[in-house]
Amino acid sequence: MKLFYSPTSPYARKVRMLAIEKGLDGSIETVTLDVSKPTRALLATNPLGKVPALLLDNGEALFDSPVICRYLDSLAAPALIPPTGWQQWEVLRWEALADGMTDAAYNLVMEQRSRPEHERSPQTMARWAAEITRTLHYIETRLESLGDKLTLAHIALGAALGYLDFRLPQLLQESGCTQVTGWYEEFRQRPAMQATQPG
Ligand SMILES: N[C@@H](CCC(=O)N[C@@H](CS)C(=O)NCC(=O)O)C(=O)O
Repeated sequence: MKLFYSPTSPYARKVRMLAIEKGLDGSIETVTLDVSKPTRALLATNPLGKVPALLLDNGEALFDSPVICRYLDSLAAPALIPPTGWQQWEVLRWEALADGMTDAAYNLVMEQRSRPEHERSPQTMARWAAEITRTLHYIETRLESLGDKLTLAHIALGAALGYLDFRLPQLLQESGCTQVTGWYEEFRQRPAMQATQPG
């Protein structure tokens, strides 16, 4: 299997962490790229030109990160997505929440980095920032439902908070969500978080 990724992509980080936690990283060849200059090989794998994208040994390709995570989780134990029941929906909801927060953060960062100031929309940027802060507060009161046993929910949240810490640290700090930042400080010590630090 070949994983196309960018070292700063939070979506790819989620996939890479899941692969490490499942002991699958040794069977995945990685191809690092700059998404602002998508290569032919990436576009042949994912016409959207986004990472992560996974090229399987049979020539089939998988994207985006939720799909790749489900595929990798099906390959080996331990299951990081509960196979059935309400627990499964809870984990998938956490992933959707974490990815949604990352979408807002990624859009905000792209607006700041790729547009000159006079072309930016302060209203839209404020809406994305508010979305992130509101979601952090939502998480603040629900962290206990994550539980201690590692699942995709923990990995998705770790990748999302890692991206905020990397690109928008003031939003994370100024949210005042001390349960969330405390959880992140502990979770970031995990070898899979350490091995996938952006930069
Ligand atoms: N929903 C997708 C989002 C992937 C995504 O937006 N990746 C960014 C990098 S963080 C990308 O490839 N951007 C390049 C582009 O949009 O052209 C996923 O979960 O994989």
